Amino acid sequence: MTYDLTGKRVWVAGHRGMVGGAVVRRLASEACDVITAGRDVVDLTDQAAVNAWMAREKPDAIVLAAAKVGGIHANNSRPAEFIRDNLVLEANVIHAAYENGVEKLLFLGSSCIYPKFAPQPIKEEHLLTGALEPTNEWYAIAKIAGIKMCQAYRKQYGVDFISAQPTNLYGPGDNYDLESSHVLPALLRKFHEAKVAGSPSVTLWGSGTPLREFLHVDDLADALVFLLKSYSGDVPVNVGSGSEVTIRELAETIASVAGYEAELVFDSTKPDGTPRKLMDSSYLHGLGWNKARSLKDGVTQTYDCFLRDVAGK
Ligand code: GFB
Repeated sequence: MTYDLTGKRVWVAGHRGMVGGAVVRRLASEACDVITAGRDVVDLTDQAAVNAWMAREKPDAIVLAAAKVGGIHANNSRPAEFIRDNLVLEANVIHAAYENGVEKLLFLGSSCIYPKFAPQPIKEEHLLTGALEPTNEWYAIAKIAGIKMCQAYRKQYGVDFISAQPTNLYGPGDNYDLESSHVLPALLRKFHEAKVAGSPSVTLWGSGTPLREFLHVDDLADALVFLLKSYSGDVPVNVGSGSEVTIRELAETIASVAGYEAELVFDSTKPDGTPRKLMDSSYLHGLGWNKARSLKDGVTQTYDCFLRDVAGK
């Protein structure tokens, strides 16, 4: 079953975030009308406001990219905000979408929904087969609830609500705040600042041994639009790049892109998080999408964006 976007009103919820922004850019090459609303227009944690906005704007389709997100430290230190804000906003939007006859909704999960010690690479069927990683279980529980809501509304009401979970993301529009960011933007910034200051070392959190898979956000957006148009089912679809690196190797790649070699210092007072998190994206490949760029290419493009949009501002 395909979903033709021609002439449709597509609401990208969370358009000011990295993922939502990339989806808006990608949808510009589709024949649809993209609608957006900032927090000043509709607070997604307010059910009445969401209902009123949805009834007025009548989107045909929704990409639900709005979420409270952050790196390992933000997740670990603000668990109440991560579970509450995400549970409430996704419940509000998914229910209002059902009440307002939305034809298609795509919910964004996260690779941290899987058990800490899931078999690798992680398949969709490994969801809910073991205990979660403690540093982000609060966020993970909220994201699992969103996936389950889409499945439940599909099952009970027959609506075409689908989900996809990206692996660790990076790209234009990322958060470069060293306290709350993910590792890739943090290291881009740390290497850049070390280069500018001529510092001999760069400090990394944890041991540098955890393995992570990284996907450029524009590749994710392309995969999401593909799924919006061509996927209808209750499998929450993995979206990854298929290649993983240690955090130390990531630092070496970033050093080479930034053009600055520095000694790597490891701060063992900071957590490692899950030891390995590689998703098996063969289900998505079987549906017909497999276009992820290399880490080196993606980091090079992202460093250019960082220099243009963030550095020195
Ligand atoms: O990207 P990150 O914060 O999140 O950290 P997760 C990945 C790894 O990089 C961890 C290490 O082992 C960190 O200890 N790391 C090294 C650093 N240096 C740094 C640094 O300067 N900053 C940061 N942030 N990390 C997140 C979840 O887990 O992944 C979210 O908390 C979400 O819920 C996201 O699922 C995709 O990969 O560990």
